[in-house]
Amino acid sequence: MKKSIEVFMQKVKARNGNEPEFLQAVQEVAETVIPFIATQDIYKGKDILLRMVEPERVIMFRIPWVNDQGEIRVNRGYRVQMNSAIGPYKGGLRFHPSVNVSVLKFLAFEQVFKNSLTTLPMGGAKGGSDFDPKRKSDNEIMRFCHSFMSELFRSIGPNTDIPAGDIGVGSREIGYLFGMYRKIKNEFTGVLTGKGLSWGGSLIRPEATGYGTVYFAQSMLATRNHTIKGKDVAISGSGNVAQYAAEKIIQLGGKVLTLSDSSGYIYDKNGIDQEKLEFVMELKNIKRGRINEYTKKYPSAEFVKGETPWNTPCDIALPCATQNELNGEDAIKLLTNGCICVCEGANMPSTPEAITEFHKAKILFAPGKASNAGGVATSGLEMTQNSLRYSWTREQVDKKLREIMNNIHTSCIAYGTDENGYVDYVKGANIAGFVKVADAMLAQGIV
Ligand code: NDP
Ligand code: 2IT
Repeated sequence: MKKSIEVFMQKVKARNGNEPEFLQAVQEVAETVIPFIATQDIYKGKDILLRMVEPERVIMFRIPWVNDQGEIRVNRGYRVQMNSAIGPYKGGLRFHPSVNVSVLKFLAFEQVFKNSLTTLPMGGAKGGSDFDPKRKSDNEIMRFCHSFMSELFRSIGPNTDIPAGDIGVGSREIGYLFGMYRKIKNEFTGVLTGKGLSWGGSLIRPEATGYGTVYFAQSMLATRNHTIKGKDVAISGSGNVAQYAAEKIIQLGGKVLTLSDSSGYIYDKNGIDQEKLEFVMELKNIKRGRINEYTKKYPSAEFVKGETPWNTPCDIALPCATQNELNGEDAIKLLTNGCICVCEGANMPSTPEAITEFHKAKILFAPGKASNAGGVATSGLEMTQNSLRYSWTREQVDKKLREIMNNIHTSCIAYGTDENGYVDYVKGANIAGFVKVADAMLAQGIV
């Protein structure tokens, strides 16, 4: 079996040698899915995984814009349309200087499995730009988003490809992107999700990724008769996902000890309560400040510069910032300090070495493609509401989100439980996600 995986990875590396993040995501899937394929006659000799690692299309384009000083700036835009076997392409847009083809291909590849797990009819895609939104004025953000959409509009549409937010793209950016699409196409359609409530957005979409991550953690903890109540929780990031993961933990009686950004983390030994979280939300979403400002407002907290929060003793860790933010050494620190559950809010935040440590210690570990699927699932619910030209209540959407997260958990258990009863959620998520897409690809022939 090892040999088959190696042969497969050699082929993938030969074509994508300079794409480390993409190879990392593919390797993890190959290790779990290739042994499964070997047991299923229908997939044998069909090269389905080899077809799945090749994007259906990669679009790359120029984004010229003018800054507030009147200077011309040129960024690079992308959309990786990975797989549309089970539905139109769906996935977020990321604006961050680290964006390149490797990062977007890893994200689009993960998205294919994640979207399949939601059980909603959505294919996988990801896009974005190497644009850095930090220290840009609101007008600069608007001009950039308009320029981005004035090219991307050719490649998307409500039945073709429906982008949404990701790092650096929130409700403000979705607004500017939607405005330009509507103008150019002279159409008001559900071409983006994460829209504002008065123009086609869904209740609970802003909360969905963070809430869904915590719902998934609840389901995992329940298998060992644990709840969130009274647990110490370390969270990384302080953006959309981290904020609403923290909010749900607080609502369920857990104690949030940390939040972070790329400059370091804050540790509040008294716990970040709802009032303190509202300060963070205003600081990050409106003032667009840095997390260290928390300690000016709450001096009993400390700011640890340049570090991630994984040194903090905690029961539960929720990495909610970015890929590879939790490495093997961090995993050992968490385990030594008694952590029993790691549930990923971000995409691929744990390195392969970290995942090996979690599996060795047999703690509860959920990969992002399962545990953070609540965001895109609620995007799917936004698309349904747009098609119906109708809006569901907060309670209705939240109930559907809970059901979807529960179903994903059940699928992971179905495909990921080993002989000794330990649930390998990585294996479970990869195989459950693979089956639906593979079956659709088989049914549709070699296209
Ligand atoms: P935001 O832009 O709202 O927040 C990102 C947070 O992560 C910020 O605190 C940011 O800090 C930090 N961060 C970003 N890059 C780095 C880095 N290189 N090193 C350290 N910290 C970093 O993004 P989201 O909260 O939406 O996304 C967070 C993660 O969740 C991403 O992995 C994303 O792919 C994933 N995700 C998002 C979903 C969504 O619906 N939004 C859905 C599913 C997954 P700083 O401000 O300093 O950059
Ligand atoms: O990684 C993700 O799932 C997202 N950024 C959300 C994608 C979406 O289409 O809502």
